Amino acid sequence: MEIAIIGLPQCGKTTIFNAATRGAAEVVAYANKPNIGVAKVPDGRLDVLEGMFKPKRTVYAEVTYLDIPAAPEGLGKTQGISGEYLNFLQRADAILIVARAFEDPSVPHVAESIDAFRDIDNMLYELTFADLEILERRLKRVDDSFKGARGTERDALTKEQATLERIKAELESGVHVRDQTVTEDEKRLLSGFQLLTSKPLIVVVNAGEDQLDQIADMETRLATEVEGSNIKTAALCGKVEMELAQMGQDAEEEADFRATMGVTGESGLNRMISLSYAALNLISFLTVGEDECRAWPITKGMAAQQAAGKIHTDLERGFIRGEVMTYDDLCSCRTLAEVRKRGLLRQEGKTYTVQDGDIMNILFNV
Ligand SMILES: Nc1nc2c(ncn2[C@@H]2O[C@H](COP(=O)(O)OP(=O)(O)OP(=O)(O)O)[C@@H](O)[C@H]2O)c(=O)[nH]1
Ligand SMILES: [Mg+2]
Repeated sequence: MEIAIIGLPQCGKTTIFNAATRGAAEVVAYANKPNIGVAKVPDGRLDVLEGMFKPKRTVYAEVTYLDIPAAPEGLGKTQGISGEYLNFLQRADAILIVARAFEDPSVPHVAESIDAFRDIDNMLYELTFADLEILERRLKRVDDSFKGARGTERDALTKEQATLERIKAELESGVHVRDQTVTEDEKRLLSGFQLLTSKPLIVVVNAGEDQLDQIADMETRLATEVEGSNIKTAALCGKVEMELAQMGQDAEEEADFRATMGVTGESGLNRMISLSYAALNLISFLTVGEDECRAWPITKGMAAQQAAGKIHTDLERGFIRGEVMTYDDLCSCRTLAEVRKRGLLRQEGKTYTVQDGDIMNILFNV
C-alpha cells in the first residue's frame, strides 16, 4: 500500500518524507525523481510488549510513502495533472497533501505569499479537475462506442454514461467521489478509472520552526475546515521533525529535545503516520514471543483465517483456530499464564473478525 505525497513546489514534501521514513533523500530545489521509503507505524502497545517479553526483535507495521517531484508544469494553477505524474497518483492507494505554512524568504512560493489553507483548497481543486478530465475522456469514448453498438452492449453503454454523467455533475458541484453515494456495481465500474478524489486523503500543514506554538491552532482549523470522512489532517514542523529523525537519538533524548522546542504531546509526525495507516483502512493484530513481538497490518474487517495468511500462507491453508486475547487483558494480567487462568484466552474460528490490538497465536496443521 502506497501513499503519494503531493503539494506545490518547495512546500516541504521531501523534508516530511525524510522525517517519516528516517531517510536522507536530498532536499534540493525542484528535485526530479521520486523517492520511495517506508515509515514505521508508531505503536505504544509494541513498546510495552517489548518490555514484557524482551524479544530478539520488535517489528512495527509500515506504510510506504512516495515522494513525487512537483509536476514540471506546476500544480495549483489549474494547468492540470497529467502524464506520468497522473499515473503515479492513480496508482497510489492514498494521497497526502502537504501545504506550506512556514515563512522563509529564501524559499520561493509560486503564489508569492504564504497561505496554507488557500493552497489546500487549490490542491483539492486540482484533484477534482484531474478527475473531471478523466471522466470526460471516458464519456467521449463511451459516446464513440455507441456507433455500431446494439442490444446488451448498447444498454451497458447507456448505463455507464448515466453513471458517469451523474458522478461528474456531483464532482462539478464540489463533492469528491469518496463522499458520493454509489452502488456496488458503480464502484466496480469506477475502480477501473482510479479517480483521485475517490482515494483516502491526508492533509498536512508544514509549519515553520518559529510557528511551533501555532500548531495546535492549525490543527483545530484543519479539523473544522478540511477534515471529513476519509480526509484526515495533521500539522507539524517538517524541518524540526527531519532533524530529529536524522539525529537518531533515543526516545528520551527526543522527548527532551521536543520539550525544549516547546512541542508537547504526541508528535505531529507520529500522528501523520498513524493517520496514514488508518486512511488506508489498516489495523494491526499482534503476535508475541521471546523471538519476536510484531504488529501485522490487515484490512479492517478481515477474518482470522485470512489474517493468518499475512504471517505465512501455510497458516492460512492449515488454519485450525486462533487463540486470542486483547492487549488490555494481557497488560492487566501481566503473564500469559494469568490470562489463561482468568479465562481470558478465547478460541476463535476461521470467520472471526480480527480486532485492532488482538494478540493472536495461530494453531495450524499442514
Ligand atoms: N524554514 C523552514 N524551511 C523549510 C521547512 N520545510 C521545508 N523547508 C525548506 O524548504 C525548501 C524546500 O523543501 P523540500 O522538502 O525540498 O520541498 P519539496 O516540496 O520537496 O520541494 P520540490 O520537491 O522541489 O517541489 C528547503 O530549502 C527546505 O529546507 C520548514 O518547516 N521550515
Ligand atoms: Mg521534493
